[in-house]
Amino acid sequence: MKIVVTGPYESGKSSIVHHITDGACINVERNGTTIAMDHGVANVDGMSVFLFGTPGLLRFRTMRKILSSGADGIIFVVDSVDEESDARARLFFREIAFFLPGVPCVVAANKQDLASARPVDRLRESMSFLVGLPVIPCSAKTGENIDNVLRTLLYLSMMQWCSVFKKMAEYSGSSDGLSQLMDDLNMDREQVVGYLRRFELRKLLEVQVGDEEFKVREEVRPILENPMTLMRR
Ligand SMILES: Nc1nc2c(ncn2[C@@H]2O[C@H](COP(=O)(O)OP(=O)(O)OP(=O)(O)O)[C@@H](O)[C@H]2O)c(=O)[nH]1
Ligand SMILES: [Mg+2]
Repeated sequence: MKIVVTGPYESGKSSIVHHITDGACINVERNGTTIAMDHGVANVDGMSVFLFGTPGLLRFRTMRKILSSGADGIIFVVDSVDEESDARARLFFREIAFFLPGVPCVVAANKQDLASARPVDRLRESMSFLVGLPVIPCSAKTGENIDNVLRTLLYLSMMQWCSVFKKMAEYSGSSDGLSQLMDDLNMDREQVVGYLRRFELRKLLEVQVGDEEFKVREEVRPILENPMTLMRR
């Protein structure tokens, strides 16, 4: 799955990508400020998760647009300490809602290790635009709850696709898998091939070029069949 990590300047986006990927990530930065992106891949229960952290300076909007393209989920990072960051968070939130309408989003209320961190209800009061979204208190510094943020988001993202995933798991390895998907999902060939390519890119399955067959990766089969397994830990 492709996850974009966005939010205002200095809220901790790069630190979160760094923590999730165990440091195996790149950060294109200058003097500690991301100027292009963070990128890394994490493995969650055998599933590859491609993370893209965005720059937090307003002027890098084009970069955020490029990085957001095709994302399956959003980690929206806010600074639990700095009240002045809230107004910037509002601008970013409008931007991401424009780039990725309807895409699942979980809010990471970061820097909770600091004594001056505001609790979630105070953050909700100050940032009313967060209404209806899960807000999870966490710390990229200590790692507290970061796994929870990621798993909650993956669960929400995968639930959006669950009827498609169930069918993919069912017809995996079948010699006419593609036609069976077309029938069951009531879609034309182009649409189904589009889905297969999308999830092949995300390393959930493999498709043979020009073939009627696809295979889901065995290690991700339990998640495709039941995304709830992501939350049982
Ligand atoms: N105490 C504490 N500090 C944090 C935490 N997360 C990030 N920081 C600090 O906050 C500052 C900004 O962190 P970054 O991860 O670079 O934030 P960013 O959102 O990527 O910043 P930009 O890319 O410049 O927008 C750094 O000094 C981090 O060490 C946290 O959970 N707790
Ligand atoms: Mg950064």
